[in-house]
Amino acid sequence: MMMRVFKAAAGAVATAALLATALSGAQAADYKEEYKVSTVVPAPFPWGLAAEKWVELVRERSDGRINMKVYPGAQLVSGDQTKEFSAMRQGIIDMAVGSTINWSPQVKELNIFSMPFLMPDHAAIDALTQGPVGKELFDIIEKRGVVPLGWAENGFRELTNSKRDIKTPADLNGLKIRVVGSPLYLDTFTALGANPTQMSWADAQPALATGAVDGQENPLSIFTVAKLQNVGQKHVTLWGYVADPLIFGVSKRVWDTFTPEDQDLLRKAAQDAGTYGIEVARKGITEKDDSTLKEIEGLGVTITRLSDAERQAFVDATRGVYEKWAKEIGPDLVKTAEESVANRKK
Ligand code: X2X
Repeated sequence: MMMRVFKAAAGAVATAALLATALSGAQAADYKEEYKVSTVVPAPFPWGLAAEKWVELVRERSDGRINMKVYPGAQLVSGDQTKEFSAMRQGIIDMAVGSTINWSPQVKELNIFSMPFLMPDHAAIDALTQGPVGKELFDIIEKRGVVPLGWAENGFRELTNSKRDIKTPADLNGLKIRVVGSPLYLDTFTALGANPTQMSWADAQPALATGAVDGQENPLSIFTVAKLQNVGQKHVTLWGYVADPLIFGVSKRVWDTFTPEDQDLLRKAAQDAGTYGIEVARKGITEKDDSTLKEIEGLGVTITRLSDAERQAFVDATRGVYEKWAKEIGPDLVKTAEESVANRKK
């Protein structure tokens, strides 16, 4: 009698196990052989490193079941980085580690990070991404068809050019400056008296090399890895006027095909990769560790550091742009951002 019960139970367990195998087999069959992850720049830029770390952690933690691959250069959208978000929501791109600037044409609230002189330091970036602003932005992004999982960082965007040291807005007068794909940048550089022109990162490098444009703005990690000193960029001004966080995102259509366990796995891996990416992005450009600045100066590049009063002149010159865009972005969100920055942990 006992034996029969045991056998029946064992049979049931075996059937359940078979069923589970069949089910996970079915799930695995639903999974793609490869998930394409879009970025603008590859490793060893901190951005590419963050994306590669995500891929690696997901591969390890899923025992190879989930296979992702980074496609840099915005190649999945033929280099047009401002189309990345649309392509993801349509499911043409599965995943991305994307810049808030490049997604801002579709998600106007993401322009908050491009508001001139809103964020004075790294703690201010964290106060936005880790506070109520970050939460609201993630809700908005999710409603638009992309599931955001975590933050990484491109970084504070510093000004570089081939002509002269820039210390005052007047020094920018008439300089042709390549800017990224949000109209807010056109407004900012126009207000400063420069002559801004919008183009993709792929087009920016030849434009700098030929002298079609005089300058550009990007984090110093982009400067060093892309060797911008070799395309005439001999003058750097540290003004930290905007900072560019990155977001790990998955197309909602693709997200819904993952089991809840794998969704957790993807999210946790993105957050861990983001922590790593932010650490790399901030390396060498802080008061404690300014090794990247030294490295750049060693290349024969002048680094101009602004005094508070000098910086204030740029703040004043762009104040009208700030006020105009506060209305576009949403005055409530901007107010929350200002409060988060004012109350940040330093
Ligand atoms: O195009 C740029 O300047 C870059 C690489 O920083 C971004 O994609 C926002």
